[in-house]
Amino acid sequence: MADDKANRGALVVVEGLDRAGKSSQCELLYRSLLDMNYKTKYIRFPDRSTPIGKQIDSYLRGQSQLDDHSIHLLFSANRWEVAQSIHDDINKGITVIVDRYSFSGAVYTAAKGNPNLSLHWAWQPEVGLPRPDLCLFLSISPEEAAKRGGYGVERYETDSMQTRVRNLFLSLLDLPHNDEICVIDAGRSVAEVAQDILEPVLECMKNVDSIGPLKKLG
Ligand code: FDM
Ligand code: MG
Repeated sequence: MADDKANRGALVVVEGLDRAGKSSQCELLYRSLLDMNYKTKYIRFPDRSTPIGKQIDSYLRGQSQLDDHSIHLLFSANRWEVAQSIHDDINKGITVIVDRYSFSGAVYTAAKGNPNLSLHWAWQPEVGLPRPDLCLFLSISPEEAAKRGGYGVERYETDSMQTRVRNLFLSLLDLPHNDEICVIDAGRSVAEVAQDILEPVLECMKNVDSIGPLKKLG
């Protein structure tokens, strides 16, 4: 049950490969927390509703062309434009669930194979954004992903891109400072995965006050 003594909210990010079930799991998590009377919001990136988000949407659908650096910075700007409101919500005791965040931002750009766009370069615009208290990485094998059906029609939804994205995501998980990352085996039933997600989220929400104020990505 939710505790009325207002703890700050937790910033919970869900990342992972395409077809790992991120959006369905975010939705389930959101409903579970609401059912337990926690103040909760669910947001996703890209947020295609803002002017910047509309440019991103058009690019992803192949309706416009943009320089790789430009689109990268637009994805980041799309997070910066809500950074303050995330901060404010967390301070009001609202737990914010985020479907894709800075890891997707850095990894998809670096996966393009453009030698000027290293993972290091791609990370820099993320520095200073609200730092997730918990990052759930939904992991799925290429074989399991293939069983879940084909790709859509958007840019990046190709085998070669997805293989590079997968390898880059896995390399990020090994970094020593990423101890708030929790890897979830998403190749199981929806209910099993949901249960595995809920536990660390509740634990994180209980502990955020001892973590202190929301930190920044470094
Ligand atoms: N994507 C997503 C990026 O390239 N950079 C980002 O910062 C974010 C948040 O956009 F291919 C890519 C990942 C994916 C595409 O995402 C659209 P959704 O979750 O499929 O809408
Ligand atoms: Mg997609």
